[in-house]
Amino acid sequence: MKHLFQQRLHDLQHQHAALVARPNPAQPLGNGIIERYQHPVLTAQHVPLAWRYDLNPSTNPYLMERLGVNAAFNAGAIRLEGRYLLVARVEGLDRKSFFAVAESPNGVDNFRFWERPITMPELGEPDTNVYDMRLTQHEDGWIYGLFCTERKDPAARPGDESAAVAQCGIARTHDLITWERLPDLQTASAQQRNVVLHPEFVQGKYALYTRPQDSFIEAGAGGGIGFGLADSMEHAVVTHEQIVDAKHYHTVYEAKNGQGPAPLKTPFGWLHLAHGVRHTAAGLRYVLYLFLTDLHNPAQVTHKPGGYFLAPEGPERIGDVSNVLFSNGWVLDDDGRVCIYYASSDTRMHVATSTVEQLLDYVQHTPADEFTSAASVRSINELIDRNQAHEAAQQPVPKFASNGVGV
Ligand code: M1P
Repeated sequence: MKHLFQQRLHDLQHQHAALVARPNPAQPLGNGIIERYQHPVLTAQHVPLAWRYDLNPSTNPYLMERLGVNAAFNAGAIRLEGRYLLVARVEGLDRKSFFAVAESPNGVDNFRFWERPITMPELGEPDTNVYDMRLTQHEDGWIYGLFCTERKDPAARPGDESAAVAQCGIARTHDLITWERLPDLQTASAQQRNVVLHPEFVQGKYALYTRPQDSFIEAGAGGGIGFGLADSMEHAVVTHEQIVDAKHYHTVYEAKNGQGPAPLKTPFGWLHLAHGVRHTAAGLRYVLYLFLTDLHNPAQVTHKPGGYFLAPEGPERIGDVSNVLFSNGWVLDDDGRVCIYYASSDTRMHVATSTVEQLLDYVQHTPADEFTSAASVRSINELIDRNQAHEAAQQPVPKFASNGVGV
């Protein structure tokens, strides 16, 4: 028995070490906007064995998994002292999510979880579930983590064990190890999810992207990516939410949308990554899109390409909640590389890379959605016209002799 335990432990350790150290090559010939990679960067199997198994043969002779992990997804991201850090949503078999940091030296592979998950302080009214942290390195000197805190709806009908209330939890840190929990965000909306802190003060105040919603799942009459100002993060109150990017009929964000990570500052404006949700016969479909807002007024959209720039492909389409891409983390390197961390189907994390230059080119030069089929065909015809004119301009000009005969 002891021999079997040791053999099994050896095999598990070997398998885990190989997974974590696996190189992650870029896939050939992307779309010119981003590069995808061969493997997910973080999965439930990346979670350390010591979090899941009792490694003592006398208390766990079969070397059973005692506290299994269901998924590792929807990670916030930050680069600190040259290290790429993901704050992942790790979900146990018991459906409770918690936060845990995984670190990579290069941003695309070798992500290893730190020794322990994050111990997030609780407030008076404990969270039932916490998830989807957005990290913002604010100019006030703190790193803020804004996340969804979910509790049972006190107004739920007797017998309804699903009705929940989502609000924005707030915590801050300098090292991602020790966190100071601050009171939840207060807004006039019934519920909030996908709330993100802007990295700079706006009009001398903290600026927040919100997602007002009427109920737990449906954005309802609320919805859209909102924007509001708060005097303080220690008691954050947004009294007025202005909609920056609304839901729109027959688009990839017709049902709801939400700000992804904090926007990136570029010379041409703030670059935003968001998710859009549409209805299909097979359920909701989540895709990712980009837009740009004014450098001096981040609530003013200046450019927004039509449609999505990243949607579930191949195995990404399948998981606990299929047909979902969701992103709440990206990292901008000093040389302009952007690592976009996205989760597929509420199950695992991936990376796509690009550059600020490419993303700006995409956002500034891709036609906007004009909301009808006829307008889409017009855009395609305009592109074909330009391509034909370009091709004609490339043809060698025929030379003629003085008698007018081609030579
Ligand atoms: O299941 C897909 C996503 O659903 C929610 O996002 P939203 O509020 O925009 O619908 C979140 O629960 C998110 O975690 C999840 O990935």
